[in-house]
Amino acid sequence: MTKPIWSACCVNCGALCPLRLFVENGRLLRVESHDAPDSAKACLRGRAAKELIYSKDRLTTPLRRVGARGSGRFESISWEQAYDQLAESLTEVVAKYGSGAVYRQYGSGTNNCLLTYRGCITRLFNLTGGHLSHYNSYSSAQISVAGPYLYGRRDSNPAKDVENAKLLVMFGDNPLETQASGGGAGKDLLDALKISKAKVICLDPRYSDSAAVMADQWIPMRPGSDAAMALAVAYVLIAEDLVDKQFLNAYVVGYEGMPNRGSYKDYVLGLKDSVPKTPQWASAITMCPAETIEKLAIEIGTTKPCFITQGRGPQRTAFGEATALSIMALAVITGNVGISGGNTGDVFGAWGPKWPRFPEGENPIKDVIPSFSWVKAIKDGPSMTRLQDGVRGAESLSAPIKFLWNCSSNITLNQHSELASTKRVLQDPNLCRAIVNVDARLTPSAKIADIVLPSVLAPEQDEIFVQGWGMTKGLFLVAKAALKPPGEALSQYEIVRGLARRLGLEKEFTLDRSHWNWIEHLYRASRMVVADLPEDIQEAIDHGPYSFSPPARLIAFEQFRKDPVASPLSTPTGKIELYSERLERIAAQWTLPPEQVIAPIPQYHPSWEGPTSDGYPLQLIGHHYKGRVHSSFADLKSLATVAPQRLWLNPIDAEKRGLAHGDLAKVYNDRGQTLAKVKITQRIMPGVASLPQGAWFDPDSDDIDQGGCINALTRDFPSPLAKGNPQHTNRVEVIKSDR
Ligand SMILES: Nc1nc2c(c(=O)[nH]1)N[C@H]1C(S)=C(S)[C@@H](COP(=O)(O)OP(=O)(O)OC[C@H]3O[C@@H](n4cnc5c(=O)[nH]c(N)nc54)[C@H](O)[C@@H]3O)O[C@H]1N2
Ligand SMILES: Nc1nc2c(c(=O)[nH]1)N[C@H]1C(S)=C(S)[C@@H](COP(=O)(O)OP(=O)(O)OC[C@H]3O[C@@H](n4cnc5c(=O)[nH]c(N)nc54)[C@H](O)[C@@H]3O)O[C@H]1N2
Ligand code: SF4
Ligand SMILES: [Mo]
Repeated sequence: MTKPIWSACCVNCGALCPLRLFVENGRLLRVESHDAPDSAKACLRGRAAKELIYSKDRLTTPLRRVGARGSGRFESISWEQAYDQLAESLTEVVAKYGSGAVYRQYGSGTNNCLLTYRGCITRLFNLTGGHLSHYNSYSSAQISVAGPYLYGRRDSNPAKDVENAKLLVMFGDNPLETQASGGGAGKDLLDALKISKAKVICLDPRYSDSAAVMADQWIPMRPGSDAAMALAVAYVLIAEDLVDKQFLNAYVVGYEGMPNRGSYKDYVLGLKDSVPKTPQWASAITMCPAETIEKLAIEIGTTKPCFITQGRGPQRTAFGEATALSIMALAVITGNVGISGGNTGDVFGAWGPKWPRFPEGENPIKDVIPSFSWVKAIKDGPSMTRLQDGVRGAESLSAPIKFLWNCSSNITLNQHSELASTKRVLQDPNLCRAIVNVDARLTPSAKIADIVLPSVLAPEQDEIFVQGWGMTKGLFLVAKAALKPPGEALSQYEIVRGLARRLGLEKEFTLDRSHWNWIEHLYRASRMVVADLPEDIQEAIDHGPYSFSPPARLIAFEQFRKDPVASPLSTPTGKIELYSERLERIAAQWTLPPEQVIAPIPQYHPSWEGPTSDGYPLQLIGHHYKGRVHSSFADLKSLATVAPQRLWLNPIDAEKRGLAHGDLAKVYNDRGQTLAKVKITQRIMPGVASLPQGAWFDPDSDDIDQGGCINALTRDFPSPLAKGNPQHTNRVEVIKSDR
């Protein structure tokens, strides 16, 4: 029998699953998962590696656009021709607009690789004078920026700690679908629940796979209404005297006693705005009965420890920052922070060491934009400022984006928002002068590019793979290429090295190391992180995956809880700040559009396309789906068969529209139109539809997307504080399609 070769599935689902490839005569025969009992296990996506690798749609040569941008017409060219054109346009852009006009798109397809990583092109850009960089992710911008105003930094207990909880309350979290590997929250949670038998309550507009498997109670609630729900829970806790006063006195500022400004408690009771945040008040926003909210509050207030957590869904909304903070505030007022079995209200904690990466070098350009704001930076970069657009490192941008490089990314014309208008911006050659795409297939973002460069996939390269961000145990795997790449496809390192050579910067880029020498170098550096890696890299390759555990028990803010004076938080007061003076200052200084608010305490703000706003009748979200990781795997038939793209719609909404299960429907709003078959199900509440995010955008000549891509409908309008993507905030109408 052939001996399997180790490789990995490296896409960005939060995990990294080792794969065992059975290869004979250079051909992949089959793919198996790791078989050790406690290791990450590949899901159906990782196991589809064979279909992915041998897809007839693999890119095999560099392509040059011959039609208009987005026409999809390309010709094959040689690598040398590609480098000529790239070197020429990069040099031209830098000469004319400066290095601040050069941008590498956000992209997550190879995040778990130490070498094949965005660092390659970033290093070259830095050698040519620098580039405009970005902060934030599309994953968790709102919660990541907001959380530290409350706690100084983000931290949370791991799912494993649910072992010690009596009650688990999950706002918009679906780990059995989004953390599916067996190496993160999904599996840990199932194991922990077997031990603690904690009651599980899921608050989600959908009866998600996680709710279906583990919830004792599903509380359906409208998207964008979590802050109202949390505040009403707080109202009941205050009214019933169920808040933890001792905890509030010792560890928290801003809960009460701020006569001039108004505390959290004042706001909840409506002392300043005359709107008590009662369950009746919240019921009209969440569409959840007041009695259910009351019962939930009593249950939270009388069960200790209570583990309150949220997914990233609730925060990927118009007021995601306030949403995230409002949920966290419940953990604070009930005194569940800093103890085992409790939590901070943040996403389940993960753990991992800091890995060495291919060195990016120093970026001489200090301008930084939020990762969601690149379209505006193309349209009108120099108008973007610190106080209005969240520019960092400068008061305003020095240049518009003129050179756009995409690698392992399908953000540009799939995962970003408002794609019809985004496409129009990209189609204008006077705005962005050059668009480059590096990928293994002709994705929608590749189709709008001027030059497309064929990349190898993970099993075709020598690589060091490390655990994903959602994993709770360390994982390390060094692997040799198991397969020959198709055609002329190259690794990202080789692609960038070629361009560096053309620019006369090869030596500076490579530091005289080959691809393999860099793997050896990164391996040596990794030995500083993982103690038991052997000196001989070949031994590590033969060994396969290394797995290791966190050094200590991980309870968020445990030291602070034990001694808040000796171990203060890194907030200005050293305490948990339910009232943030920093946010108060930002609210006074920043320029916000009329639809937006920043408040110093966790509040509910009605959002522009929220539960109670006018306009199109249905709220639309796009859950992360088991058939894909974002847009990766979207074009594989086997996965589309078991997990087809469907618009979730409640029978009440379907009946009103004369839609039957399986009908083709048009989903539309003022920003766009898309077609999808409907799944009629009581697993989604009335008034809400969900179109799983990540399907490939495929607009026809009338800009009607044939692909069922939710980003045809989402709005390109950043959230107030983080300037993050509000992609679960949408209103739409759905009708039967006549096609
Ligand atoms: N409406 C809506 N939009 C969203 C979201 C949402 O919830 N709703 N979620 C957002 C989130 S959280 C994120 S993180 C982003 C993700 O957006 P992206 O980071 O763009 O992620 P993917 O769509 O998976 O695209 C990754 C690309 O990497 C390529 N790739 C995969 N494996 C390899 C490899 O081995 N080598 C190379 N060279 N390429 C490879 C794939 O072909 C794919 O084109 O999307 C965001 N967009
Ligand atoms: N299979 C699969 N797994 C993935 C990914 C993938 O694309 N596919 N992507 C990975 C990445 S990069 C990320 S960032 C994570 C994303 O993980 P999340 O952001 O947590 O995933 P979502 O599906 O957007 O949202 C989680 C749940 O929140 C619900 N929800 C949406 N809006 C709201 C709301 O306003 N309030 C409440 N209470 N619930 C709401 C959704 O119905 C869903 O069940 O997943 C990772 N894992
Ligand atoms: S998609 Fe995620 S869970 Fe599935 S095999 Fe790949 S890394 Fe593992
Ligand atoms: Mo993400």
